[in-house]
Amino acid sequence: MDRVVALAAIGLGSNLGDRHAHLAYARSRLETLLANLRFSSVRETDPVGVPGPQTRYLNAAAVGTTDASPEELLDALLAIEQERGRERPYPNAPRTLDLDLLLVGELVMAGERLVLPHPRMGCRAFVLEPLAEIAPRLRHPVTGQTIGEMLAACRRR
Ligand code: PH2
Ligand code: MG
Ligand code: MG
Repeated sequence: MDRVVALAAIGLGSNLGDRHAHLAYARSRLETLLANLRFSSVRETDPVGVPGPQTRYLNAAAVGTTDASPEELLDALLAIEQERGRERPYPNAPRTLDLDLLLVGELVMAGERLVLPHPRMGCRAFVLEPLAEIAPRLRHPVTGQTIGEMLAACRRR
């Protein structure tokens, strides 16, 4: 199949161990995975929807272009998480590094391993704020809203 180049958006999070080092490592790995990488500032955020008290998160976002398939991208992101010793003892457990594939171009899909756009990016400030910093005009392919519009709507709620 022909390969098409698409803009991929990734949400990054860490709240276990050396959080800054985990994000810096992810940034350097994403530089080799994606072309034209843009990386947001890193912000500290309160945990959202986690079971019980947890350390605050560091969150960031990245966008870059690639001709890799979404499945290849997912595998690459999971491999980078593994390189930082990511464990999954229970849902939303503290993590060294979480790399969520948010958008791959205009692609809309619901597979067993991967759903695009990411189903929980709609009104999560820790995702939308860093993403709006680097790609405010990027559009959600289902709603047609830009990331900037999504963030503004999320703030009004
Ligand atoms: N990730 C979650 C659940 N809750 N809260 C913040 N602040 N940042 C996250 O990255 C985060 C979260 C599930 O992946
Ligand atoms: Mg996540
Ligand atoms: Mg994840």
